[in-house]
Amino acid sequence: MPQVNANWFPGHMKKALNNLKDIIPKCDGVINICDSRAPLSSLSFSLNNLIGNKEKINIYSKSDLADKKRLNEIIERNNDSHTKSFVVNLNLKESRNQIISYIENIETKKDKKFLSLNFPKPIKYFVVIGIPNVGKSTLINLLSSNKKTRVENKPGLTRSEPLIKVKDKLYIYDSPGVLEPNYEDKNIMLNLALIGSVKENIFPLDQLAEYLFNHINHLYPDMLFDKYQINENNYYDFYNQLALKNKMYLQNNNLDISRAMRFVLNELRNGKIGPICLDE
Ligand SMILES: Nc1nc2c(ncn2[C@@H]2O[C@H](COP(=O)(O)OP(=O)(O)O)[C@@H](O)[C@H]2O)c(=O)[nH]1
Ligand SMILES: [Mg+2]
Repeated sequence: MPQVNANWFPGHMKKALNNLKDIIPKCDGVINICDSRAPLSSLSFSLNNLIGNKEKINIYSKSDLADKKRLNEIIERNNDSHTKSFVVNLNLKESRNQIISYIENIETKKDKKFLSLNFPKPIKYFVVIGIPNVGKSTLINLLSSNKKTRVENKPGLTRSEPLIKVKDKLYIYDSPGVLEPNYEDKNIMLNLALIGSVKENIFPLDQLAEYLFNHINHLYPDMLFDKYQINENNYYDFYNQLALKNKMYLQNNNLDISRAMRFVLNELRNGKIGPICLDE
């Protein structure tokens, strides 16, 4: 995989992984977030050993930008019966109650033990994990009962209060639950670059734009044509035509193909081309 710089993986993520090794054993369950537009590429399996038989919840965020038909097929095919899945738009308030009421109603082994001893139900602790940009901070803000809680969008920061109160009997570790994407798999990394979960500049722009063109045409043969009305079979000709159509020129009056490439990348990422699911 010569084009990907394997050294990009930042030190704060390694630190986060070590924190999670301390936190997960203290929790009743784990909320694993991924992006609905790349439900396999963005879902992390790296902590499965540590999670063991704790409660598992998969949250597929950004459903508003996703092709739900393909997404649901993938979820159905891959989920085990011990994992609860939620397909959500984390920007909607409704998603909050849906998730909280599920967690509140889980009866863990600890709950059963306390109840059999006539003790009140114990507090449940959960931790949110996921690769960058999938919506961890958005979810924690959504679930937090304290409106003043500010979730920094910077992993690795030490905060005075590591636990966020959701309800009296439900807390979430506000840990930097940032996981490492599988950067040894080039197609996974290309999908993550398209949705913005890894820095897009780990690939040359030209390579990413070529992948976008070929992969979207493979998955959704009409999508790019419907949006841009350009009928080209070759990625370079496509971006060239787009630059021409949109009058994207460099100072020397040559077409600015790079600008056309960045333009399409941004439109795809912002859901302006259509709902997508990049995994199969
Ligand atoms: N459209 C959409 N955007 C979302 C959703 N969830 C999160 N985002 C956006 O995705 C970006 C990254 O979210 P953030 O919570 O910072 O991700 P983190 O890096 O995992 O903490 C932010 O711009 C959020 O507003 C969602 O369900 N739908
Ligand atoms: Mg964050």
